[in-house]
Amino acid sequence: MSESSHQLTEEQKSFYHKNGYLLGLPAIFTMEEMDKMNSELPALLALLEDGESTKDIREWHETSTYLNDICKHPKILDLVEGILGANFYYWASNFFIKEPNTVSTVGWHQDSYYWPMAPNNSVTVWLAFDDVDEGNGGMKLIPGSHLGGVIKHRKSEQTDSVLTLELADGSDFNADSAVQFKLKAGECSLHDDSAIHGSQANPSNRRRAGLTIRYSGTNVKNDLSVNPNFKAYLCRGVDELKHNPPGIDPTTRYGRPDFKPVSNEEAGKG
Ligand SMILES: O=C(O)CCC(=O)C(=O)O
Repeated sequence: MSESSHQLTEEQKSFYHKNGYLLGLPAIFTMEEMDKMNSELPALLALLEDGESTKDIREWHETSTYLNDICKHPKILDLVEGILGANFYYWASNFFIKEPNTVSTVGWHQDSYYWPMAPNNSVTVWLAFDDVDEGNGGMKLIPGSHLGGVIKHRKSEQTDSVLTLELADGSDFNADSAVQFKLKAGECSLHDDSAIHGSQANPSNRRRAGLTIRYSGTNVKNDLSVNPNFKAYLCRGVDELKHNPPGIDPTTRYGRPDFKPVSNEEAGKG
């Protein structure tokens, strides 16, 4: 059997487990494929309603083959399998889009604080729709911070933050040690659900768009009393544990679900 170019090496796996992230991965999509995906994005954005923004695009993969096809792309799944092993599903997709010359930031946080899921065994794929670097507000992450457990968060004082929670005062981490993520359009990074990360504003004249996709081992169970519409889309292997309701693949190219997902914070548990 020939090895896929997207299967992780043992060195990459141990780097991820030690540092909580992975960069320098082979591209998922060519420039031509990214151009096509970017040309389709307006059709999805057109479904946003008055008063909504791109951050309201949450779990639209359930009704959009445009997104479901990306989330189940075999090259992405090969990368994720290297971290989560043979049996895993995906359950979330969100855009983080910073238009040129905009002030919105993402405060330092750990994803697992937001999610009513246990145990912590989830990986985020951040797929770049644009070239992303420090100049346009690319993500930063504190290496090794996923090993220190989940830290208390508080309401964010940064009114420009896309997320409303951030790490509480006195949290023991050193922002100076953060690694700057740099990606070309069509490339992706991986990060652990407990790694501390965030991003600055985009003062440049370039857009900074990324799609985050969340993958979890089949041992991870969502608490339906917090997030009742949760659906697990099996990506690889078998789901013998059946902890979560299975998702049904969409049939329309672009659509929005008729529910909103609920995080711990939105349920008043943050
Ligand atoms: O795109 C960003 O700047 C932050 C993304 C993020 O917080 C995440 O992927 O969990």
